[in-house]
Amino acid sequence: MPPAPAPAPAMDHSQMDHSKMDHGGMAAGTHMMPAALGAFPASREASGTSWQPDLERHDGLHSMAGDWMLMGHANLQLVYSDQGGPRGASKGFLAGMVMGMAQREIGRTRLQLRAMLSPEPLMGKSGYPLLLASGETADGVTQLTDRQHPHDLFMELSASLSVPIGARSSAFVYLGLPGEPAFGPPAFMHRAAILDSPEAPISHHWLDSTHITYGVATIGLVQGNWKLEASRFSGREPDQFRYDIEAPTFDSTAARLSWNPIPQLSLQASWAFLRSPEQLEPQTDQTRLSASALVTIPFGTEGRWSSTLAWGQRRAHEPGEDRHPLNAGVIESSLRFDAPWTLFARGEVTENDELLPNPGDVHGDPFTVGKVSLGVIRDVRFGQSRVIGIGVQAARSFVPAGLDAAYGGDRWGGMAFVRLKIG
Ligand SMILES: [Cu+2]
Repeated sequence: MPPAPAPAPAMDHSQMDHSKMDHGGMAAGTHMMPAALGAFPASREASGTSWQPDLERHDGLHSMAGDWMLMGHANLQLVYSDQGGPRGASKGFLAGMVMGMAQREIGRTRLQLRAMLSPEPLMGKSGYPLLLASGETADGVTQLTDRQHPHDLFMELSASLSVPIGARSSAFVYLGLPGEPAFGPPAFMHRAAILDSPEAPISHHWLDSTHITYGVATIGLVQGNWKLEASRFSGREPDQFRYDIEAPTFDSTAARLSWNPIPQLSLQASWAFLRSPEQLEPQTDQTRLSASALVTIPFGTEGRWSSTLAWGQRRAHEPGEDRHPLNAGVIESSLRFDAPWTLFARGEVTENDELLPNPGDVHGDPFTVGKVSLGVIRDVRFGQSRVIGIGVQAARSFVPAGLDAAYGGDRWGGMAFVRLKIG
């Protein structure tokens, strides 16, 4: 592994070199747009208001329109999933996202608007087969188990304002309908270590399922390499109607402390209390905790070795009774070479009480289950900013004896996919 390049210097807005910007045209680049929330490298910003290592790659097509800086990015995947065993199934579907950002200064205030759309409602309300995944509902009556729910058409419609309050400090406000509250690591489709995988993590509802929340208001303070933020948000997960915008309730709270001690590393710890998150169990509230470390080691010209180590815990509060806490652990890593190969891998363990529910209940006994997956993508580049990749991925699911009858023992699942990346 070659030595990492020197850390990117923290930029303040006045140092931004706009001369490289192709006015009116589109250019692929990294540091064309300043950070939305403060005086630090834009590459630090990930989904919602979350952080990743400063040395992470920041893709996108950039251009100017008057005083506005614009950025666009798309990652669309046509996937065929085949999951083995009695609870498995196979299906072809379209996943991914299209994102647009606009940013400008108004006096000393920086305004950023962000919109993110997903093609996933097209896959149908029951989502796609994915062994050991659970959460949300297809029809408002039954829980989706061993299937990943489709994401909503509107994944994010947000605005943020930040004001400098010192040389390296700022205060910010972020509003989203939908948006992502201050909880967990960046959402998996934006998490550098695994964003190339078409497979959702089975730890989604521990760590990052709040990434689409209908109503988020976050305030935060940035001081150098630290960020402290708190959100009021709507606790309820998205319902089975994936094309609408749901009414916000702002009945839940989250807080997160983030720290990028060196340019290769991003750490966070967060807490959330969710009021009635599950549609099928409206009387139940939930507390979640998470901690994560994201590591990025650059190599070559644009190559990155990116990894995630994360832990999440959720605890359900039923009227008069707290169920025991359920934990999830994740380790992810990807090697993105300059061209044309990408390798990615993930290992997960979750304690899940939704896989074998008691009659008339969403929950049953908790089981500790695991999954290990490995994938590879071969890319072909068209022009400066369009990439088509072909990939395959295989995953082994591990279940304890109590689930052997349901799953037929440990099982293989696999995916083949074609993806289009723009920007
Ligand atoms: Cu999700």
